[in-house]
Amino acid sequence: MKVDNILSALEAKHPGEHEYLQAVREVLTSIEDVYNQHPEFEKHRIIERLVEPDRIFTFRVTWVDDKGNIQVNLGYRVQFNNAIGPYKGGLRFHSSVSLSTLKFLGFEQTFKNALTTLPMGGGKGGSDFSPRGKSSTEVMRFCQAFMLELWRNIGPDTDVPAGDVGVGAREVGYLYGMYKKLARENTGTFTGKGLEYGGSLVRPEATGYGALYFVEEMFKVRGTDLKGKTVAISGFGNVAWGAALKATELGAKVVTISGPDGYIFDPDGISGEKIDYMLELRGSGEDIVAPYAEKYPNAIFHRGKKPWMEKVDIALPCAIQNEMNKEDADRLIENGVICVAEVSNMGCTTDATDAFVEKQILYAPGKAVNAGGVATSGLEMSQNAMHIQWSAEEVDQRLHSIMCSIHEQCIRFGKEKDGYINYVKGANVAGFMKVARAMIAQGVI
Ligand code: 2IT
Repeated sequence: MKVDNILSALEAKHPGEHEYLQAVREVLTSIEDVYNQHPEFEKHRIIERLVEPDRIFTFRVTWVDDKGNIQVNLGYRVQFNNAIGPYKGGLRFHSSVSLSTLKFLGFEQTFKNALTTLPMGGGKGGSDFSPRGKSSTEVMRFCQAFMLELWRNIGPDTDVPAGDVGVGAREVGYLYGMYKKLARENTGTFTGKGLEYGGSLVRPEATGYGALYFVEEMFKVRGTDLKGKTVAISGFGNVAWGAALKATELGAKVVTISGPDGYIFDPDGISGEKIDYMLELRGSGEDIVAPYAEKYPNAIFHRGKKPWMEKVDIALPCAIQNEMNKEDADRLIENGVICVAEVSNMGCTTDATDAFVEKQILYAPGKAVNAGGVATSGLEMSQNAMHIQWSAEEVDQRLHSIMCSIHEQCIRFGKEKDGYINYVKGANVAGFMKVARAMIAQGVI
């Protein structure tokens, strides 16, 4: 395989899909050596098959806003790869969503889900609809209109959506409610559901908890732990919240969160009731995190800035793709950062990632670090299939052991001769090997 040849063919076929091409380039670059050691992969044209989604649904979503005006949005579901299980992955509702965004997310999801040890394939979907600033009835009408199109293409053993950016408990409720009405079955073709109707305990916390379990393992390799370490977190949503909870529990001090308006630096640490307060920031209009500094006067709000300016031991991007660039990476490194773990999907630009790896920082990519979210979705599917509900302890313990197993896979495939663990390579190769072998075993389909 020549990565450049495959990529230029892909660029010609999909011009302008920058995020998708970025995600593919990152994976292909790190699996190239292993790929070339296995002639059967080339013979079965695994790469050529793996980089294109199995299929994509795109549809128009028409709904009526509170003023009686008709609104038109775009809806998508990318069923990327089902070699190891039903398509599984979230829906993103955000004004920036394009097909390129969802193809990159679906591609990443395929490898991430392979790492979880559970039988799930990769998928992703969403819309350019943004719930921010909309009333709950508008969100409900949009979700219902979206599901009117999507429902025929999903099911408990074919494709199981969940939340992502802009799709939380409220949206999942409306989406799943409409799905059930149309499909006339109650098999849990959605994860992240409310606890009253088939959801799993610990799913809301799972992405953040899992990320911190993974970071704990990374520190163990260097013979240390999180106690007393300072942490910069970006974002303010569900993922940032879960990460702040667990980081604090493990003895670290979280000093930042951020929103589209800027970031908060709280020298006293964001802990206790301040973490609960994060949940209130979501509905608070244009300025998302700014009100934090009014409520807690020791905190400083930096408008329009990113938290990567701060000197911290650990940086956890928890917001959106490419939120950390080379300049941010260089500053963090200069300031002595020990560990950077991507919690958002592709949170770092390629040159930022390269900078961390080159400097041998403890650095791990989103598909390993944030896999606890979808892993716990997998546990929700198991509970639904068995018609039971596990205790929080049971789910948390399974989540913890899955994160340890992902970390082991990264070591197995990513340990370099000098002992440095290249988690990017480890995660990509481990995920790829599993999917590739499953594809070969199942023939040309
Ligand atoms: O990026 C992700 O892994 C998610 N948004 C969660 C997907 C899921 O199916 O729980």
